[in-house]
Amino acid sequence: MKRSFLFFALLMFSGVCRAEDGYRLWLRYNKIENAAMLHQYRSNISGIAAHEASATLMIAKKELQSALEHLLDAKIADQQEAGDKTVVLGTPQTSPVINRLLRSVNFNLGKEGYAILTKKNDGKKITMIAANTDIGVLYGTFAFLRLIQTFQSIDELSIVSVPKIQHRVLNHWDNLNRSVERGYAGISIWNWHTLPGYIDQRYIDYARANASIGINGTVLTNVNANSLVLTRPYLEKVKALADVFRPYGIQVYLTAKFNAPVEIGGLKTADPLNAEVKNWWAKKCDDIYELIPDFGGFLIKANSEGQPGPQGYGRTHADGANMFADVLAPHGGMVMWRAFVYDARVQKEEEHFSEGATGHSSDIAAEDRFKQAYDEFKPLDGKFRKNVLVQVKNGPIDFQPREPFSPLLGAMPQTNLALEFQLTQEYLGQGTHLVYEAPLFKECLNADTYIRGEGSTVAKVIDGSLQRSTITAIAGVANIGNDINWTAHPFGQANWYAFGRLAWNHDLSSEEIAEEWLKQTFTNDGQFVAKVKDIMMGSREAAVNYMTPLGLHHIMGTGHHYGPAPWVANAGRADWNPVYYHKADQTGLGFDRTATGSNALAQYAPRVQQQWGNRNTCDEKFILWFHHVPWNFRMKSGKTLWGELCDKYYAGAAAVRWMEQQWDGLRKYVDRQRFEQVRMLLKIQEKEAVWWRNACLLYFQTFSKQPIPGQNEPPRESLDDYKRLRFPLAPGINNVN
Ligand code: BDP
Repeated sequence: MKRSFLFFALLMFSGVCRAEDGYRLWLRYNKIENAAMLHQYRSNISGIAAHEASATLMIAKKELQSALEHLLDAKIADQQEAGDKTVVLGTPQTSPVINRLLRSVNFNLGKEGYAILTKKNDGKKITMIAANTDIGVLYGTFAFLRLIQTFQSIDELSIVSVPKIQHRVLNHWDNLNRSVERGYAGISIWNWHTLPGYIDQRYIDYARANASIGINGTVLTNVNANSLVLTRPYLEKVKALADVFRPYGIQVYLTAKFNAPVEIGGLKTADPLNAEVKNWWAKKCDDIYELIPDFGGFLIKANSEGQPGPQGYGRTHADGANMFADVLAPHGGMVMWRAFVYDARVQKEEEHFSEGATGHSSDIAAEDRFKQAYDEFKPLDGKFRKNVLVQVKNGPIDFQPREPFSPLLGAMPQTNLALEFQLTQEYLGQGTHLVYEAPLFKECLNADTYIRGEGSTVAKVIDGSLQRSTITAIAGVANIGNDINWTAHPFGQANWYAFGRLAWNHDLSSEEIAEEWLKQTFTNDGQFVAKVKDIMMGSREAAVNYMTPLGLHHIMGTGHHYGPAPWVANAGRADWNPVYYHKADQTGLGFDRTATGSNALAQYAPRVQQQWGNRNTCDEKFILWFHHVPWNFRMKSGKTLWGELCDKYYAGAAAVRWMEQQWDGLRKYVDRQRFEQVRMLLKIQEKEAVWWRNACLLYFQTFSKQPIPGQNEPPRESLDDYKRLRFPLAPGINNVN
């Protein structure tokens, strides 16, 4: 009796005092335990002066005050006047002090930028968080809190920050029934059933979290769209969300189903050049803007994977996009038209999403899927309206662990291009693998397209500094669900965070972002931060190695994309099959995309072609993307392709073991709940890494006919064992919307 009571008490104690469920994300504001830092902060801050002239300024003030009270464990006074140690928040319109002092900033803060400056005001030291707009003040407030949460000095501040990209948008692939396509963190956070009457606290916390990293737009619904969301009852629900998000600077967008005029409008056609169709959409926009005056616009997936589009009516993507652009323009809205298209001839979603479909793959995809988006969009360069963005995935195929940058990113100088990343880890271990994606984002952002000579990075294409874009945007497919910690894996939060930070400033390094995130999310302890940063920084390369090293791609299980299935050859169309992508045979491995093969390489600038066109000089991390390489080809290491492939797979799985060991040594730095979560997830990741490694090597071995080098632990299961695995209920594939 006594013992069980003790045990219970112990549990309670550890639960109450040590557990953290991750809900607070990187906005924890725990009391600062470091005496020196606490002293510094307290000696710089005693009160706040802010004129709460708008909802946004009220939010900024409240956030700052309550955060500081927690962090500094002190009462932070409300001050009318800027006295000594006051933090002054505001714009030139709301604060005379700021009005006077902001003039010294020789920098255009624009609509969203902010300045955080230490100043003397009437002989008193103040910290000023200033901007031209209220939302700029809110961004500055979060930046100031980030400094404190990461133990930066605030003694002499002189910070000016302006976002490089205008629209920093999350794309939710959330269905109206709350399932989430490729979602691994529970169901959708949008509770359509209880909206608009019930405002879940989650909506507010979601907005806060996004504002804290500068995300200023959200597409609420799946790109595989449901027209219902455009009907009045749903628009009222959307309005309720938009009202919550507005003071946080977040605009709401919806996905528009191309044939909505037929589905919900009673028209016979959705032809974008038909006057009635255009009127229908114009009226729809009027209705939307009446409810939501700052509605952002539409994200549209058309003529792709079963989605209807203009080609169904003999029109082009430009015809389709421009029709929407014209009806949105009077309201100031914009269109994000997706370039994720590939041959639209066979389109049965049941086949796409069913596992291990029977029958043989048809030869439908006569042309390399790699080339199709470029082939369809490049001829349309210059034909899109000013308020259209063509939204391009980072790579030519589909969010693989590693892809070369999409050739479209260097091929449409007269079109606004938006870049789309995937935060949800569809191809990166889904909800269970620790994969920090910032290095993947950076690899793409830093890639040189050579569109205007050397240094024409993707980042510069997207931020408009290279081509005169009328609008700039970047999108991240959200990894957020209703799990208590939002992202299922505690480290999934880092990908959301990194996306926001890079969208604001793509010059930040992955390391800097990891460090910031770790300090705010866990602890400032240097030992912990250094060790976990190493884990994070190596994690993406580890995943590439145990899944798809050397440029392999799309060899995961059909439909659900969970786990390896390089043997699949019977999916509904040729380019849904792993065998289509790896092309393993007796001679070698990889997809010849040079002139002797599909010649997809020709879609890149000559300098890029040079870089990847020759298998002897091609960067080996991309080699199997572009070359069919003989099994005994000598790699730079001196090993054969087969030997190198084995090494990479083994190195990937070994890296996960190393990650586990590192994490195990960090128990004392982390609350029990999150420590255990990560520990258990790393165990799953290790098992899955070994599964990937073994299944892929055993399969490729049937072609290479060579042994796995002896120093490696041999696979315990047989290839058939792996082939027999089925996952009919794997998450993320519910496409009923
Ligand atoms: C793929 C996903 C699919 C999405 C599609 C898209 O497998 O579920 O609908 O991309 O981006 O990655 O439209």
